[in-house]
Amino acid sequence: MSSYMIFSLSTFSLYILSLLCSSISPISAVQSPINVWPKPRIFSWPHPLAIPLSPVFTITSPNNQYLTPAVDRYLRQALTEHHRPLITPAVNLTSTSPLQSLALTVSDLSTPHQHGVNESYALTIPADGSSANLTAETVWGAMRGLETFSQLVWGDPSLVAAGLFISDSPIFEHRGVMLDTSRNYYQVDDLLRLIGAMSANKLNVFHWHITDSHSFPLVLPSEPNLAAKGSYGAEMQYSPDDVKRIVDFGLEHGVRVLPEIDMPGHTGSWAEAYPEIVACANMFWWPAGTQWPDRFASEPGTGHLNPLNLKTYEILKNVIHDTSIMFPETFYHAGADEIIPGCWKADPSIQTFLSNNGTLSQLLEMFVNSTFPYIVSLNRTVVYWEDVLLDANVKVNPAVLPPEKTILQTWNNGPNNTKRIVASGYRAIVSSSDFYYLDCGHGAFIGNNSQYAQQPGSDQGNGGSWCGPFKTWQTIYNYDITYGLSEEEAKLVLGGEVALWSEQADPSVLDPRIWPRASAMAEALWSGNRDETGMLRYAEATDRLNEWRYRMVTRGVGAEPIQPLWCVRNPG
Ligand code: CP6
Repeated sequence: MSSYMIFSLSTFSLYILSLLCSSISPISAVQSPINVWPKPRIFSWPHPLAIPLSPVFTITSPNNQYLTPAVDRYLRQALTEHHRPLITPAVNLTSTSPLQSLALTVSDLSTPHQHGVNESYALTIPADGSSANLTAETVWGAMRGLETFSQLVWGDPSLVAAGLFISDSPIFEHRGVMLDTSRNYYQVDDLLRLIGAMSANKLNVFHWHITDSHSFPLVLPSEPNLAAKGSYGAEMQYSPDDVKRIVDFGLEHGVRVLPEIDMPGHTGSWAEAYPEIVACANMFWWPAGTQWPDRFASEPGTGHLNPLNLKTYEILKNVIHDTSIMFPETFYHAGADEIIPGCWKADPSIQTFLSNNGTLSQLLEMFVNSTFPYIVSLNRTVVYWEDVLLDANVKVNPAVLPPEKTILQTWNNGPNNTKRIVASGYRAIVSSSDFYYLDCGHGAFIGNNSQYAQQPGSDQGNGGSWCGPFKTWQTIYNYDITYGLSEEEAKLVLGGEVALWSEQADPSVLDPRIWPRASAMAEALWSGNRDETGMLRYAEATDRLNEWRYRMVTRGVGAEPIQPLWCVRNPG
């Protein structure tokens, strides 16, 4: 207890964890923890030694379209960053012979960045000033190792940790951040800053929820009117050149860019160009008198593409085709979340279909059957939100979604939903909103709160983001995404994504909403959240995360603080 700050605000007990200073200072003084985030899987630094980094330090490496810019970047960073640690590492300066070089070798330079690619690396930094060695199977593993190296350099003049060996690889292959750029617009530079920070955290997938009911910012060459009419304005669009910049920047940082064009729900913005293919686009999202679940998403007119209109598929073919050209990523996210019965039911042609004994689930199945095979024909694996299989009201027969071509992303109900997905043989990406939703929360779906939400001044007016409990970094860190699964089932969990929906976020809050909480997931998915004895290690992680947060800030990422500076000044 002596190392804790004690608060007596029992009514705020939920918040106390996040206000505590680190609880491990006495140990850290002895063990000299390695200040790398996420923590490497295997490392040996028996004596905490450091040597100077030569001012003419160089990195030798093979040439590669994506690796070479990364090497140049990391070299510049090592020479110029001069990060000043909050807690000066308790190291001995062993040698005056500085580190002159890092030799990088990569066995396979041609493997593209794709799901499951080998990201392992091994790093040795001798204590005598002889060359450091970084070896990796792939370009993508090399980038992970370069990032680790960069975090082992600090001070002015720079020192580098020495007498050290690291062997590292991720536990989970899919480690992502989802950002919604439809509810509010983000400039290309904001997205690049996000991708850069993801790379520093060894996150490897930027899931870009590009379009939704509020705006359609993506300029598609075959369907230019979707953005021309459906975006917030000419200056709030992403051109094919913008996309290329983002995709290339991603690859130079080891981050795949996974596009999502949400459909058939969440398509109100498409009606600006094509009103005839969108059901209920002009209907207020939650018509008076309707009951939950007809109010599911909260939007200006949520809009659902009409599966009965053949024109829908003419346009979709162009949309999907153009998107697949712009995004080389082999995963394609096709949305399919939150079908609102009341939206489809508002359309006259759908009313006729339903009165002839058709069902809404058949409608969704018709939609999937008319789009899924085309996406697959473009050599894509299709990602859908879990609703397509698990929604209580509108879902498809699993037979139309072959598990080898389909991945389902959870969001709604936590671990039980993951179990239902993997028990049906599907691979899962976990984004449970109770843990991984950074925008705020969940409260929207707790029971039928329709009466409440229609009150003037209620959360209804905020455009759909009901702020549930804030997810602290500890909540995110401690979450076990394979909780309750058998070993076989757990193998189908590819990884996780934190998500930032943007009803109440835009560039002004992007960095602090995401960082350092996404860092918490990044470590849990890279090297786990438990120590050798199986204990949750968030207490040990606190000092490292605090340090890492300061380093992110000096690198230009506005990560929010997790502690008062007082804690560092008063350790123990
Ligand atoms: N938009 C879309 C959203 C949400 C989803 N899809 C959402 C639902 C509940 C919460 C937050 C966001 N705003 N297209 C769900 C996948 Cl709490």
